[in-house]
Amino acid sequence: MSIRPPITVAGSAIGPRILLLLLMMISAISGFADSAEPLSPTNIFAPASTPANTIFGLSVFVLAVAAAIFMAVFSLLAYAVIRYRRKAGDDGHEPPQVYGSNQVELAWTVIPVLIVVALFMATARVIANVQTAAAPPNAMEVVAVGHQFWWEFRYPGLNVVTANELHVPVSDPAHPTPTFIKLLSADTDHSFWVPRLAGKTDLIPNTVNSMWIDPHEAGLYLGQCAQYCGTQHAKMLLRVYVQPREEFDRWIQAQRQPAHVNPPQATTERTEAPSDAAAEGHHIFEKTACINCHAVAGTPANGRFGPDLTHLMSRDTLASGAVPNTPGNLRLWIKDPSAIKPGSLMPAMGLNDQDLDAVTAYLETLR
Ligand code: HEC
Ligand SMILES: [Cu+2]
Repeated sequence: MSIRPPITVAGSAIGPRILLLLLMMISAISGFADSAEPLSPTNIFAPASTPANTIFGLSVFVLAVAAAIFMAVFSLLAYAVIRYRRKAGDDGHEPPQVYGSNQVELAWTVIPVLIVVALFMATARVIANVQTAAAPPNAMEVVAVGHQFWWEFRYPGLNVVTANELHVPVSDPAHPTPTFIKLLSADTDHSFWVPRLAGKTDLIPNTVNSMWIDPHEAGLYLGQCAQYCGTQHAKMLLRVYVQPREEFDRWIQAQRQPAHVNPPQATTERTEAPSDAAAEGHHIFEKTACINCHAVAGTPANGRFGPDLTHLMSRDTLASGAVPNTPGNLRLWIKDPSAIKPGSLMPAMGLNDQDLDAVTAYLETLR
């Protein structure tokens, strides 16, 4: 038989193609890392905080080692396939067999062991750097509690409780002011993952996990609950606002204030309807079950099953990043949470249109 097996042709074409793919991958990764504006706000190739950076460095190292092994094995394989393919005039005998070569066996035992040891040491170093049970020096502490399907954030000592949108100060690498996050869960397993700031860490009931971040640049960093925790896991989004120190301090100051019990008797231009509606809404809010699940500091509402609403209007989004915080969305949410987040644990309270308007007006005073 002298028909050339087609595999040879394909084999010699695949080599360069894979090489090209690999080069494209590497240039894409470095491109992502370099660009100031990453292609996606959850880009794992654009670290902006020390833990994310260290993990990124490790993954590039592991990728490089794996790529080198791949290239070596693939070229040897391609070489063997081409060089020793069946030729016209082969006598059909087996080639000489080699048994018990100490050199060969040592080589293929020792080299992989060395590679694994190198990967293990590099990984162990990164884990030790990234995981600390105690807060790093100078750190601000935040407690994050995972709930189905939203996030509670507490700033112990600062007397601030908020939800879904975490604010932290920017950390200048010369004078680091990291944020140490204790991770708890109120129900089931969740996972805190903001790819540009750090790796994933799970929030597990009856367990205290922790992580830290030190974002180097101000901005909004997006993330997501990365552990399936129920129907609305996909809409359990994370928003981390990294602010310059003064701006962060101002935010803390504002969050420490209790809610205005009644919108101040329309001191400026408005004296009519809106504040009446808000007062009526406040009344409805307090006589319906809303206050069993929601807290508004400075009022009788002190429920903890749902997000703290004291400064609801200071948030850009509703229901853990599900929709922008607009009056329309707010009204729709109160009317029927499942229209926005099917499976959400807030029930539709069956308010009529007028009450809905009033409650919306009240919530809009919670700045
Ligand atoms: C059984 C408990 C419960 C009751 C009663 C309840 N809520 Fe909720 N509420 C929740 C939960 C849980 C969430 C979070 C849902 C999510 O994001 O998955 C929520 C979310 C919200 C949000 C969005 C908060 C944010 O930070 O995005 C608003 C606003 C809200 N509720 C208002 C109300 C109003 C007004 C009432 C009364 C008419 C009410 N809730 C009654 C449990 C409740
Ligand atoms: Cu979750």
